Order: sequence, then C-alpha cells, then structure tokens
Amino acid sequence: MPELILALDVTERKKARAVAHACAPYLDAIKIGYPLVLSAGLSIAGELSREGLPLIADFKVADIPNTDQLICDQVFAAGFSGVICHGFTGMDSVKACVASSHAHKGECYVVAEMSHPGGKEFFSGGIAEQIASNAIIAGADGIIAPATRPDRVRVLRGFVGDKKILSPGIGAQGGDADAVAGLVDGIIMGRSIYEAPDPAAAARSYAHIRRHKKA
Ligand code: NUP
Repeated sequence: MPELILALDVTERKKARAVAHACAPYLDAIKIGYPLVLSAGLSIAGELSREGLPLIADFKVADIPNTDQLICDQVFAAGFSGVICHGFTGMDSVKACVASSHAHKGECYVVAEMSHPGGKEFFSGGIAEQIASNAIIAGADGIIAPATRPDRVRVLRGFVGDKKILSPGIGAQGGDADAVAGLVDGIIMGRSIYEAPDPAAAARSYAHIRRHKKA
C-alpha cells in the first residue's frame, strides 16, 4: 500500500506550517529540502515534526563519507526521521549515510534515477541499476525512482526486492499516480498538492492511491 508523501517545497514558514497541518490527516510522511530549510531555517524541522508524521530530509547528500556522516548527524539531531542521499558518490559514502541514519533509528533512501528529463542523461546505461544494488548492499532502507518512467521503476524493483521505492514525478512533472501506485511503496507529491487552491482537498483526492496493493 503506497504511502503518500508530501514534498513541501514552499519557501514561506507560515505557509509551510499551514499546508502541513491541513494536509496531515491525508498523508503518511512529509519531505522537505533546501527550498524550505534555506528560507525558514533548520528549526522548521522540529516544528513540522509536531504533526506526528515521519519527516524526510531531501538534502540529496553527496559528499565524502566523513562529511556525509556529519551532515546526516545534523539532520537527525534536527528532528528528521529519514534522509535522502545520492548513490553516485560510491558505496563508502552511502554506507556513511546509512550508518548515521541507523544510529539515530532513522531511514536512508538513495536516489537511483532522477525523475526529470535530464535524469536520463547520466542515470542511464546500467548506472541506476548499479546504484540501486549498491544501495541495498550498503544497507539502505530504499531508493528513489522516477514516477515519470514506470517501466524504469519496474526494472529497478528487480534490484531492490522488498526494500522501499519512493517515487516522485507525479502531476507537475507529468507522471501518473495510478501508473506507479501498484509498483512503489511511497508516492512523493509536491506542487499538485501545495499549489492547489485547497491543498487538503488535493491531498485527500489521492486517498485511493494509499489503498493500492503492491504488484
Ligand atoms: O528524482 C527526483 N525527482 C524529484 O522530483 C528526486 C527527488 N527527490 N525529487 C523531489 O520530489 C523534488 O526535489 C521535489 O521535492 C519532489 C517532487 O515535487 P513535485 O514535482 O511533485 O512538485
């Protein structure tokens, strides 16, 4: 049953809190990243975590292992329950993110293939498959795979088994929620919820997705 994860990429603290609060009953998690944290400050994490939902830090951490560990330690100290890192940095870097995440009883997700058109330029020719396999060997809790390319999600599922696949790219990026709902564990959705005239109603309208059975 895929979870519905709100990508809260608004850049105004008050709006972020209002949207999170209004949508919370219809969500399974909230994901924030640079747009909100750089505008509102890291303390927004503590404020949003009061909604009682898992809070994922989409910082796409991509550095040497020591720096990765320092970054992830700060992420979890700030109140997040999960972090997204890149996988092209190599096994040692991913392992550092996983180690910090698990030391804090959090989760670590590795970007295997990105959802935008440019995501095919370098995450191609077997690279995404290799990143996905490495993520699993490194002990990650799952991968990020593109809802804009359900065929690729299907392929990557073969490399991650029962680990989670969280999938962005629905709506604003052209992906169709129903096309991937049966393939993934979580659907990440941003603009089609937070830019809607009534974000809570928009979030509620995806309730049927949360009932899909995984194929
Ligand atoms: O490959 C990725 N594609 C993607 O859109 C990896 C991501 N982490 N994201 C994020 O998902 C992106 O940064 C944004 O926060 C969210 C999608 O938002 P939207 O296109 O639904 O507004």
